Amino acid sequence: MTEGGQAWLWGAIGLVVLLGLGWAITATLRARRRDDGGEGWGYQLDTAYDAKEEAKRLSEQPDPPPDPVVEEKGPEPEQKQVRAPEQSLSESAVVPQDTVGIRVEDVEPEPDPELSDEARRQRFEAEKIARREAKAEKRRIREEAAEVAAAQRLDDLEEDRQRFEEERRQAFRLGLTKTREGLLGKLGGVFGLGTQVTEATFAELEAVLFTSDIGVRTADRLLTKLREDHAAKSMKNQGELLAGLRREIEAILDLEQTPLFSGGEPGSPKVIMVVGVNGVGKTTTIGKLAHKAIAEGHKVLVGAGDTFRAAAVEQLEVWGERSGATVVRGKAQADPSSVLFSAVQKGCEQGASVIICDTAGRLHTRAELMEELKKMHRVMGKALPGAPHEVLLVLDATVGQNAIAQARSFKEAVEVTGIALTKLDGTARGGVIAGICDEMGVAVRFIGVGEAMEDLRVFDAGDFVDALFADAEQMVLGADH
Ligand SMILES: Nc1nc2c(ncn2[C@@H]2O[C@H](COP(=O)(O)OP(=O)(O)OP(=O)(O)O)[C@@H](O)[C@H]2O)c(=O)[nH]1
Ligand SMILES: [Mg+2]
Repeated sequence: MTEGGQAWLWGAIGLVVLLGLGWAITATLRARRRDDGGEGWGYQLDTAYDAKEEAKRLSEQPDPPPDPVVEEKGPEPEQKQVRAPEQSLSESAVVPQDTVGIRVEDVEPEPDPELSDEARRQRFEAEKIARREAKAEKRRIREEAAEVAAAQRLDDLEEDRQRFEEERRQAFRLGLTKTREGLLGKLGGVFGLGTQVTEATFAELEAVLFTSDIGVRTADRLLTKLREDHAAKSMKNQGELLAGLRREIEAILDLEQTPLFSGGEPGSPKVIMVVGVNGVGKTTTIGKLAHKAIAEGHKVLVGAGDTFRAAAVEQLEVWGERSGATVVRGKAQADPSSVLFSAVQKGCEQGASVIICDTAGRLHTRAELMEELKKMHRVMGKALPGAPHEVLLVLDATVGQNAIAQARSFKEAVEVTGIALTKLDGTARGGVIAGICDEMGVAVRFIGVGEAMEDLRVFDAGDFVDALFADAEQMVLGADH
């Protein structure tokens, strides 16, 4: 063989070896890719991706965990309802596309498009109804809760009212302790005699009423009425007689009255003149009234019409400071009429809604002093036509029967429109109140049961007789059983 022939032979052999090596490497790579499931570096390099083989491989893998959206939203009805049907459908439509060949068994068979619309509409309607029902249920629960809360509030208010009423009654009883023990303590003795109403019962009752502070005339009227009732209906027992007495006294006390400050407003204030004999409690009552009026939202001005007694104006100023009322004063020994004239004028200018005018104490038997009172009354009317709108006579309950005489004189001088009966806390003579109302026909508007600012109570006939008769009724009940 020539040298050229040998070279060709070796070249051919080398080519064959190289081809063989190349085939062997390719076969090894393929085998390796199959072995590691296509995850290895060989998979990446393999450009000849066989789709059929891949699908087969994937179908052999276990199912992936269920779709979290579909599976986890199931138990929550609210969320299920708010999801639009389109969204649900698109979700189920997406799953098989993304997982071709993986979750074939999960995929619903492709529905008939017409049926699908109907199903979608029905589902939508069902969800709408469910949503509406859920809303209605929520509203019902809310309304029920509101009803329960309102009922509870009413109960609380009723409890507060009852507590307030009880405190008021207690305060009345406390203020009237002495009167109750006096007049009705004696009545308790009468009604303790036995249960039958006899002539002896009336004789006892007569003795008690005539010696009480009710006054002879009123006592006589009460007895006559009770005897008539007894004759007509023949009261069966002393309990009925006591109830009759209570009813008659309440009727005497229950005179018509309007709230003292009503109608008073800035520009058109309510002007109240306060009169009475010396030391009955006029200035103290004015301080308490100012406090009450301010608590009710009024702007209060007080006229210091007592220019006679030394320190009277200072006393009023102390009450003005305590209550928050403005005090208008004049010079010492000034004409009280001119002081009250300018007080009413100033009150109007300053927008007060209540003006209360103090006056010096005077004996009802002193004619010139009663004339001075009339002048003050007239002059106030010049400052504001119609003023004073109320004249409040202050009477001291401790003087008993004398209070009736005072009331008569003051009523003759000026038109008394109401009475404040003070110092009931310190006396057993509160029965006088019935005599005053009966003889004067003037309503008791307030009762004073102490020296403090709060110790002035609006008079209520029902409360008064309740407080007065509480013990006597207990005694009769005890005697009847
Ligand atoms: N216990 C008790 N004391 C009262 C009551 N009202 C007034 N007082 C007292 O009675 C005394 C006289 O009260 P004043 O308000 O000064 O009487 P007044 O009528 O203005 O007296 P003069 O201006 O001098 O006529 C004072 O010590 C008051 O504290 C009351 O309801 N109960
Ligand atoms: Mg005074």
